[in-house]
Amino acid sequence: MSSTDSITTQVFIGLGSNMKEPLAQLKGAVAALRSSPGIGNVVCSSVYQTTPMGPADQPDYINAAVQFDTTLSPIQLLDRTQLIENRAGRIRDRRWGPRSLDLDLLLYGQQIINSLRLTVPHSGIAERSFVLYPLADLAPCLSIPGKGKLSDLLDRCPQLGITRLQSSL
Ligand code: A4P
Ligand code: MG
Repeated sequence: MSSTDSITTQVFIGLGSNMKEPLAQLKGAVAALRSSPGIGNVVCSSVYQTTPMGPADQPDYINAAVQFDTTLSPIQLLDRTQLIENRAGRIRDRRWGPRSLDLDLLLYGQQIINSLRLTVPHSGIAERSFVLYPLADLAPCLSIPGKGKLSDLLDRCPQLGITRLQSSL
């Protein structure tokens, strides 16, 4: 990060892809985040292969999560992640349909945000194994505002349809 006197916030983002070389898509997204102004100290979770939530007629997903510090506001960060998605050729058609790259803002510090463009914590965070297991790699003692302890959420979320891969980001 270039600025030394701005307030930094710890952020977690979920990454998913099931099209156009998913692992390469996730690696590209991490590289783009690392080179973004206002983003620093990027740390990656393990990489997981996961069965699709939603329509079953689509390939398995590759999912992971990243943690970093940022001086960007939540909306600036959403603009940045959507730019990265669009550059990866993201086409938005079917809800929960296949995608080259999906970057979801999971947590922005301990803030709760409910605006037109942004719901934080992400609306699906508490029930999705493909979000909770990568998050636990990064911060097992995390508390999620309005949802409780990550460890309690994991206890209620079976490790079904999710396989940790040897690959790293
Ligand atoms: N938006 C609101 N809050 C957020 C947030 N916290 N992070 C708005 C990111 N975006 C947020 O998102 C639609 C709108 O949500 C954005 O314009 C933004 O203003 P999108 O990425 O265009 O569409 P989407 O991702 O298809 O919608 P949705 O309903 O958010 O889908 P999800 O929840 O992202 O789920 N199965 C497996 N195994 N692994 C996956 O990763 N992902 C999905 C998509 C479906 N099935 C999956 C996976
Ligand atoms: Mg999304």
